[in-house]
Amino acid sequence: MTHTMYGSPASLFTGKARAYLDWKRVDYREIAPNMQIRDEVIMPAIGRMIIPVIETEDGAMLQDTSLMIDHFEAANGGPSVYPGTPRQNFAARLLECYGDEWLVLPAMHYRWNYNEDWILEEFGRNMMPGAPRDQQIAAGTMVGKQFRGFVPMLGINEATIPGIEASYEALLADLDTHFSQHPFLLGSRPSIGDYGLIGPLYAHLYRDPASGEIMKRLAPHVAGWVESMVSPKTPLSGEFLADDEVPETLLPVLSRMMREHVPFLSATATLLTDWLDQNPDADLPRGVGLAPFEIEGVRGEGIARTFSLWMLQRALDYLDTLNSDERASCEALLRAVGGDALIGFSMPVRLAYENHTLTAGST
Ligand SMILES: N[C@@H](CCC(=O)N[C@@H](CS)C(=O)NCC(=O)O)C(=O)O
Repeated sequence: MTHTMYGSPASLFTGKARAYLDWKRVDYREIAPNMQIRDEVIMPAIGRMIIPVIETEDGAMLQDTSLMIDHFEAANGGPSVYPGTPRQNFAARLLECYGDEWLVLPAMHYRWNYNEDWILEEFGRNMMPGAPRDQQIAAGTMVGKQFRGFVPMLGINEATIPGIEASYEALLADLDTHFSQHPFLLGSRPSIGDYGLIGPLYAHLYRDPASGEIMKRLAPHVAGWVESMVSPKTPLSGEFLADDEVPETLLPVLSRMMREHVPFLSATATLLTDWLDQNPDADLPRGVGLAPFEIEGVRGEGIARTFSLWMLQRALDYLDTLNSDERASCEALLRAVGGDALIGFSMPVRLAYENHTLTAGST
């Protein structure tokens, strides 16, 4: 028996998990879910339709890519994608959060506003390989409707698109400079931060054809990094940079996160505080209203996602494991990139993700 990953070639988070599994040399097979797998495997195990899901060789069902990565880090041992030094480890966790939770904006924008016809057909091809093209398009269109619906909810619209594109192109330029000097974010070994970025930067922003053309034209080193992430030539190898160095070339990327994403996360935390006051006994919803954001001078608002706070909490929890010198060096990094808001950031509530559900504990 081997592990089974239910996932799809076009899925952002499947791309993240697959890149990691291949680097970690995990023995697995990948199956694209059809209706039967949805109804008989994923829904009963997870309680909702979501991918990727991994069924381990002993029958446990894993959902959420961060938990999958943590599972195999613990179960398989060997070289880790978590750097062993404080600044690198913290920076990598922050960038995982940024990739997973904020770069969905450019990912969804470019997919749905530049690749719509292609992706609808691609969804159909993945769901019904071998079926006639018109049936594939019809099936893909049905599934695609749900994802297309996320676009306005995220705050992607005529007014915000210029800011989203300006931000993405500037991010590509910064990453292009970085990857012209380093194979991965923190040296010659991919870190948890690389896996956060590869989700949006692979399926939507590299593999979707019109997006891929943009990335290859504007940022060939980023495209090269994507290729080495998704087809690792030397799994389980490489080193993080010496002396806990977070390279200068990553600082603009972290600054962008602090400028765009962190205020949105703070606003989400405020909305969650209010929501908890008003709904002390209710189950935590996926969204707690609309939070404002600003991206390259353009203002918008998007659904305030509780899950994003759980991802931030994972990074901030790491600080609590450090001694005071180590913590001070992480805080100095935060100050250097305009991340003062994360120093002493107060979560409205302790969040837990258990049995595939996000729950609120005590404050
Ligand atoms: N945090 C989750 C996110 C997974 C996720 O959003 N998957 C998408 C496909 S890439 C999905 O199935 N979305 C359905 C939904 O959110 O309703 C993870 O890391 O696994």
